[in-house]
Amino acid sequence: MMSPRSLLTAVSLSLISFVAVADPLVVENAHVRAVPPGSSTSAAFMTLRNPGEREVVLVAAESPAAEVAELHDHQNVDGVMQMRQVPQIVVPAGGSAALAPGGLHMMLIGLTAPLQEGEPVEIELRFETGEAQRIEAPVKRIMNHDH
Ligand SMILES: [Cu+2]
Repeated sequence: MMSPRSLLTAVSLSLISFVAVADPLVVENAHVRAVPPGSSTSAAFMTLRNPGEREVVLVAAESPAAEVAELHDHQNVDGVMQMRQVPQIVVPAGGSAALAPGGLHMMLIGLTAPLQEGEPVEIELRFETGEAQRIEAPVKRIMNHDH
């Protein structure tokens, strides 16, 4: 027979392991830019919210919709906005990071099939810790045509 105390321990242990496998981030408003047929690249946008007490560092992304997914940012070079690849996106503890047109984004390079508006694109987020989080981002039409 389990004593009440060891039962309580078992319950709290299972709660702890549940927390340990929970997704590190809350991902809001994830979407992928609809692009004209024949386009080989697109971009994914979303808000990454970190409810945890430690910063979460996104170091890579992967999607079956593209051969390569890269983390990008925009930089003003002599008055011209240019994209550049960044090694990581840091989401501070209790804070968030916005991936939005004109700023940080996830570049989808070498689309494996034409993107269908409204269809979900699967994206796997990879973190510095080795953890991964899978999300779905529907394809949406976006007015601004910069990445
Ligand atoms: Cu880009």
